[in-house]
Amino acid sequence: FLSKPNELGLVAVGFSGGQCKPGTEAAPMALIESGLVDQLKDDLKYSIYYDGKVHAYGELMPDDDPDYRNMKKPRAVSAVTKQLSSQVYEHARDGRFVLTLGGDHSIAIGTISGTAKAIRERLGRDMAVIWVDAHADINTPETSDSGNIHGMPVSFLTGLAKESEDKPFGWLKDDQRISVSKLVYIGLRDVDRGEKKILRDHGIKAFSMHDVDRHGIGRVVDMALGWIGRDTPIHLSFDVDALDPMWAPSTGTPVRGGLTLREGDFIAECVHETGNLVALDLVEVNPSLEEHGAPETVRAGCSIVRCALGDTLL
Ligand code: NNH
Ligand code: MN
Ligand code: MN
Ligand code: MN
Repeated sequence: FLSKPNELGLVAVGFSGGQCKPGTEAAPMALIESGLVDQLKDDLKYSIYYDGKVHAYGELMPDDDPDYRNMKKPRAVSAVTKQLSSQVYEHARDGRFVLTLGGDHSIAIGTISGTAKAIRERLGRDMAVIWVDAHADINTPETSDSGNIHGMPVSFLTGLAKESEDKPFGWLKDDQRISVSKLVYIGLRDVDRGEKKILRDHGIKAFSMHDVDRHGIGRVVDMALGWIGRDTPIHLSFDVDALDPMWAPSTGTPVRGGLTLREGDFIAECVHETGNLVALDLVEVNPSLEEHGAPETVRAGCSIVRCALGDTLL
């Protein structure tokens, strides 16, 4: 009932401006060239709605983009995510599952705002977000040490960070936002001091690698889904750096002690099984880093996507 079960809107986002390392813009093509779209079509029987291009949004890039409120490339990231938001919105409004291939994680400002608005209009429901990542990405511009916007998307999406209409991210409106109570993290292990305070102050549900070690991935996923509650539409935002660098070395900020590929796939499988998944982001694959590990990282990304879209072991 949440989306047309076999229609999949695909958005390929070749954008890396939410952080400083070039390379993530090449990830969508690498994922597609390794056969992902064909597998979704031929093996999993999706009808794919795809405009056939990797969007670089060159026409939206400002000539001059000085830091603002400590953010790097604020106008570029704002313009790209605003455009992406309406691309994702249109797929979700038409009842399609939306798969977005990034790109760095700043693009989630676009994807989640797009699905949140469409789901509200179409189903009259607030959407939940499962954010699988080594990092919490909930810095406000003021708490961020790096100024990289890929470390801030959740603060804009939840309204913890706000901006006036005429400024970067001033386009984000309440009907595009999500509630901190409908946000759940899995995989955290590199959370900044300011972010820890935000998580604590707002009672945000978060399962770190400590929780995975203590309870096992099975119970962690059960608890995460239990927190969200039955019949709630879910947007899964999957940062490939949630996986241990053993499985996904080619990413901008690898952190040891992460999820195994099997644990990542398991999360994706369980979220699929709820029947409530409406959108998936796969972000932060960077084929130009740790080049010998790039094919492995791309394969890991493809595997996560296939699992979230219903591929099963048997
Ligand atoms: N927390 C750091 C920052 O704000 C690192 C974020 N890096 C990520 N996030 N890869 O997923 O810049
Ligand atoms: Mn991230
Ligand atoms: Mn991360
Ligand atoms: Mn299925």
